[in-house]
Amino acid sequence: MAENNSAKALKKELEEILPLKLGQIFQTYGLDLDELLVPLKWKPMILLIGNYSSGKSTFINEFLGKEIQRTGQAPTDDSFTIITAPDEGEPEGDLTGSTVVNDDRFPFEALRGFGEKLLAHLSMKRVRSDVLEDIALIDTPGMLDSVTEKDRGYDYLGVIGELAKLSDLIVLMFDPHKAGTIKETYKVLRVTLPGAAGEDRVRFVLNRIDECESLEDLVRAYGTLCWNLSQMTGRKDIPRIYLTYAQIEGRHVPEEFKVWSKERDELKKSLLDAPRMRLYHMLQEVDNVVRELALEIEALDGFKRRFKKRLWRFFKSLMFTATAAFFFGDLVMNLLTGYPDSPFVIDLVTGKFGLDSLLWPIIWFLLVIAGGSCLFQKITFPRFVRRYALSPDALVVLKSPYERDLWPRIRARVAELIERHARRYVWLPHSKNLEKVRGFLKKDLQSFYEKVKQY
Ligand SMILES: Nc1nc2c(ncn2[C@@H]2O[C@H](COP(=O)(O)OP(=O)(O)OP(=O)(O)O)[C@@H](O)[C@H]2O)c(=O)[nH]1
Ligand SMILES: [Mg+2]
Repeated sequence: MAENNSAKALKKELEEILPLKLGQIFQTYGLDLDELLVPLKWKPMILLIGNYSSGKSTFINEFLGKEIQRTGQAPTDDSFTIITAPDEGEPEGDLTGSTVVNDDRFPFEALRGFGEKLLAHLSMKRVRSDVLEDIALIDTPGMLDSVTEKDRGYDYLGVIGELAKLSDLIVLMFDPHKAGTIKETYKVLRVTLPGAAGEDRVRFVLNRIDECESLEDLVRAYGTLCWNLSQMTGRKDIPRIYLTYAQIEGRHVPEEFKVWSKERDELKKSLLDAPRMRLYHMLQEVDNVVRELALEIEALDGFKRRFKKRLWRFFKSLMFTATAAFFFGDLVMNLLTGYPDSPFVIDLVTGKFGLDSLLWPIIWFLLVIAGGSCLFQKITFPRFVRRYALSPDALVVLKSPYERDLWPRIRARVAELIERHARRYVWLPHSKNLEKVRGFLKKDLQSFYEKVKQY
């Protein structure tokens, strides 16, 4: 597939350019570049969610042209099934939930935390199919109502959220009878997916429209759905809703509904776009992390600037004190102890000034410098560090709502870096690094976005 090849080439290019342009900087600021791309290293994924019996499994079977998933009226699936082709040289067949979450070829490690009960309801079906070479589909247990959700024995919505984070496309399937159950699912998606961009990943589908009694019935169902959606998304525009139905043997579809038969094909076609969506997904992920990095550098730069100011203030008073000690140190000593016989200023005034008059002033000067440095190292600097480690908010000016969203996520990391490595971070060339990072966002990343848009 030429299209997928160029998706792969672009992905490779991104994987090459990141370490080249930002590898060093990531390392400097304690971030792991590899970690950033790990969840995206596997195949593009399509997640299907929706209420029970909305036709998810039927749609998957139809999309793949094979009877892979069990279908039926009333809740049929109570498991999460990842469907994909086996790797080269591997046989078809099923993998259990615990194998799936423990195999580091797959990005499902985060599901381990949901407990044994989930693992018993998770599996991977490996089926040979051209389509599945490049993508994986995830069939999910249908949403029941929110009360029954709690009886599953694991955090169903939490799992959906985790899978949504990994997925490049999400099919949200309703049917005309039970559109209400979708509300909670959608809430999970909103918090999981990054900003408005995340919504591009969702395909809204009203399925089983052939079961509407009449066109009026359908219009009513569609209207209700639009209303519900606008309530949920908080957007003024209505996202595209695919109106679809499955061709079920022996079931008569009224003539007036047949105009919608092409919508099902369009939906299937849009799923083949998953590899390209994967690239968007990658870019968004990179975009987010690099912007976080930029804000982190900005905060550390703020720390450095404040440190320089503090140091300069300390230096000025130290110099003042050392100079005073130079001129008057031995005079005070003389007044207190009678020694040395002839203090430096007296020598100056009386004209008895000789090289040996400089001995005590120099000693005093150096003593104050040494004492001052000690004071700075042991008290002033640790106090300064503690202050900003406790309240790093003072270090950044959050210019946009986006930055205000980002900051709470990195605040703790900035505090930790300051607390643990302050001595290092006060000397690093942050503004130069920041310039590089911003240049990457503006030039390199933008050109990637353009390329993905074009192909
Ligand atoms: N009339 C009609 N029936 C459909 C359509 N799609 C699926 N069905 C039927 O609806 C029933 C449920 O379909 P499934 O594909 O099992 O639904 P599901 O969403 O996977 O359900 P769960 O796995 O229980 O969540 C099956 O009997 C299908 O034959 C459709 O578009 N029109
Ligand atoms: Mg099913």
